[in-house]
Amino acid sequence: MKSLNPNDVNRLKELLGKSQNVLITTHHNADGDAIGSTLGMALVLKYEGKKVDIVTPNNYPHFLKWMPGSEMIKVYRGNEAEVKTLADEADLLLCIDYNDPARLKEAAGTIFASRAPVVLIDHHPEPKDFYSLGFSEIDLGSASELVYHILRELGLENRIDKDVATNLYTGIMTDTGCFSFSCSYPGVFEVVADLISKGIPKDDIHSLIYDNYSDARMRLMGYCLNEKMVVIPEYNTAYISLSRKELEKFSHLPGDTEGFVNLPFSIKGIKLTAFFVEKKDHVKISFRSRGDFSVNDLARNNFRGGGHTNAAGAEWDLSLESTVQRFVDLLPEYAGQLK
Ligand SMILES: [Mn+2]
Repeated sequence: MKSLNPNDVNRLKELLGKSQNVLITTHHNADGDAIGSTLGMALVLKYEGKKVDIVTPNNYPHFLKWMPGSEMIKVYRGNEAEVKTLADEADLLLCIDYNDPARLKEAAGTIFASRAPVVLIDHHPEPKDFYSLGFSEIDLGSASELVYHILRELGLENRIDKDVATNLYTGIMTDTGCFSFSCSYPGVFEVVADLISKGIPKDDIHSLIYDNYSDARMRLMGYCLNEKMVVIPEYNTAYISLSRKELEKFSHLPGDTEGFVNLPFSIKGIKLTAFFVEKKDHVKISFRSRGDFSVNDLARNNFRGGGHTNAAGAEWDLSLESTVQRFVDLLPEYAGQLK
């Protein structure tokens, strides 16, 4: 099992002991790990008698709304005044599953105006300097797994009940692509074994996440694969791009394109994938890789983005066409690594 710095654990214990109003925040476009890790932590703190609120910058996907405790989540967009009050009243601010205040988008100003001490709980490399106490564990596949270790080291393992375990399991499952990447170490399976021992509905969780899509999403996926996927065999690379017009045509809802970036990995030999989505004033890019090829470096060095070795993202201000072209033009530079 992972061991954390005991001084940090003690400092967190002290901070929690002194706090009554805990505000938990996670990143824009929250995913299964963002929601799972924050809900897992929030439920335990609630069991400990604290008032706990969770804020996401924008709405989160409908296929995560069944998760136990999700009624604690407030979406900043549309509830700005209420979130401002929560930030003002908070006496502890937990930042889970992100490493940069900018990941809160327009909620950042309101949240970080809070005078509460800031605790980072995250697994993304190179966190920005914005917290007074940090648990940054970049070798873990998910923030949910980190929350599990923190709860245990705080002596709160008895609070990890079926609901908490369901949230943490969901986060680990989604951030490792159903245990297909970022989990090649035994510890994660010890955690999963313990979570399953709490009686979580493991098979139902899988179904609730992955068999919970609209027919529009399936048709959009079919369109992406049939019409939009570009495979470049000499660089073992494939990418998909979608314009706003195309998204509208398929009555796109937030979260509908979740996971599309991984689709080309089903093709033999693919090592690098990219997924480009046109937004109102920028292009949102997701990069994924298999093996040693670092999409974190690719995103950082060329698109002012970042993430992990095998999963990274960026936003780019040029048109969809020129953003895609920039990516394609970069490939020869990486030819050696993509062999
Ligand atoms: Mn994560």
